[in-house]
Amino acid sequence: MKRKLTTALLTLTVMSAPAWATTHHPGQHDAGAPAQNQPAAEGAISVGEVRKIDKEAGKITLKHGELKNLQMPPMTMVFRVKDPAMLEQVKVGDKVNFVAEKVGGQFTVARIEPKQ
Ligand SMILES: [Cu+2]
Repeated sequence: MKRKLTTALLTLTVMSAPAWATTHHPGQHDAGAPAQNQPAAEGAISVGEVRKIDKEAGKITLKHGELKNLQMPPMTMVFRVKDPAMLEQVKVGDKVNFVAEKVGGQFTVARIEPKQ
């Protein structure tokens, strides 16, 4: 009985997390918003620098800052990309803003764009 309840709760937690995330729309922020120091409110947009691009494998190596949404400290690591076409938008050496997610246990870049 107790075991079943725990499982149900776990399932609920797992299922509700992504749903919650998709209700956020970071793109709707005004350019004039003064909250530049608090991207953590959204938590999804991270900064990094492109170290390596592997178009065949659909992978990108990023030296990234803290990933607040994934509780990850700054480091250099390899990400998958959601769409290989994203790798055309950036080049090695670019400073980028990106959104990292954990998809199927793998760290995946959902969005990426060069920093202006
Ligand atoms: Cu990392």
